[in-house]
Amino acid sequence: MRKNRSLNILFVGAGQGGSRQAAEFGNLYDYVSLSMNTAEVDELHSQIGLRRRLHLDTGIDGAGKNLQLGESAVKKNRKKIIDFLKLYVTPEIDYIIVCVGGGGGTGSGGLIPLIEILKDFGKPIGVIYTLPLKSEDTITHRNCLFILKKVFEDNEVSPLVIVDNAKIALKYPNLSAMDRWSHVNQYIARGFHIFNMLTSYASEIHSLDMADYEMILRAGGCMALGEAVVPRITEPEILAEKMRDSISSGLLADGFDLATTKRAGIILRGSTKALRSIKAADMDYALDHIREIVRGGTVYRGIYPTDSRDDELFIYSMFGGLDLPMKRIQTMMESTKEGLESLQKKKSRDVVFDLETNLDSSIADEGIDPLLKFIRDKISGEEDEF
Ligand SMILES: Nc1nc2c(ncn2[C@@H]2O[C@H](COP(=O)(O)OP(=O)(O)OP(=O)(O)O)[C@@H](O)[C@H]2O)c(=O)[nH]1
Ligand SMILES: [Mg+2]
Repeated sequence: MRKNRSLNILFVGAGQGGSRQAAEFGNLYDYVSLSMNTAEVDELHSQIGLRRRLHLDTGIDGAGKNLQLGESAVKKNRKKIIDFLKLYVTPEIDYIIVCVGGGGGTGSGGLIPLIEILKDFGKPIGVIYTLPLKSEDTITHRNCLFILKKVFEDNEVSPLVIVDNAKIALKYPNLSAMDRWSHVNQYIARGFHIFNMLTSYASEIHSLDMADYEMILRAGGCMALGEAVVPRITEPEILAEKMRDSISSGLLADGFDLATTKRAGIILRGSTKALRSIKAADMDYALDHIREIVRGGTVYRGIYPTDSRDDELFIYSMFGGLDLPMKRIQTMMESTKEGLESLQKKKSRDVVFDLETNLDSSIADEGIDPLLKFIRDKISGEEDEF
């Protein structure tokens, strides 16, 4: 018997950030979460129990933002990883979601070979991948972009949920350094879990059911997730506009063209009182507006009343089958290119060594310019943005 959820999801964290994200799904919502890391030092603070953690030996403690080290850590430990996963990828598991902090050596470098290993277990695979803070260094940004493109190109990965740490940091500027990651990780876990939970309930108004939910997860491409409070407004145009604004500001990443959405889920949740205050026709008008935004994409909707006494109305959204968030990626590319040029100008032996060894062979073949071209081509073919 499932407990308040549509799908039994196994969360696999790779690297430190990825493991912390996976841990939060276990802490808050009792999912089974696993951790794989190259750094024993990170494990001292792990919130995942010893039996659910796997140490990947690199010969040094960690992968030092080196993609190659992360990649070889997974490849060298392949058998150990398979034996470990066999303990948890049981027949009851419906879905596997890999969590990774984009830009590090272990999580990002190990992600592609880890996905290959997971494919043999025959379960659908999704990824939650974060984009770095603006303040983070060039190598982190560069690593993040290279691996993002590779995961996006793997058609068997769905959804590829993109979470922008930079956007969340801007939204909560007063968080202490101590609390930031746990706050961000809780935000991600909540945004993702709420759909899995609500779709297991029947709503007396309108249910977004388990089959709808799975269709959204399996839409391919990227996924944007969001949650927001909708201000209480009674005029239909303003309600529609506010709902649209809330969705946009509540997304965990920006820069998507929502017109590329293949399947979206929109859930409204609020007290009976709050829901009663909105006329059905106004709600239809607002939801119709969302249908226009996704330009022909399917919109699954759910309306769930709660017993709460307050007046707040929450809107949760999931846009699946999206193209990469090109506007955001372009900004990242430009600053990364600038940073790499400065690094190269320094011509210090250390830096040259770092740049060379930090690229895996296929990445080195591609170089930075083809990636820029890929992004430009994508952007030039883009339509209006949401
Ligand atoms: N959302 C979120 N992002 C994180 C967290 N920790 C780190 N990050 C992001 O993830 C990126 C990669 O960092 P890590 O996860 O520490 O890297 P790693 O995979 O362990 O790789 P190495 O340390 O290089 O071996 C960072 O640059 C941050 O942007 C976290 O707890 N939550
Ligand atoms: Mg690390």
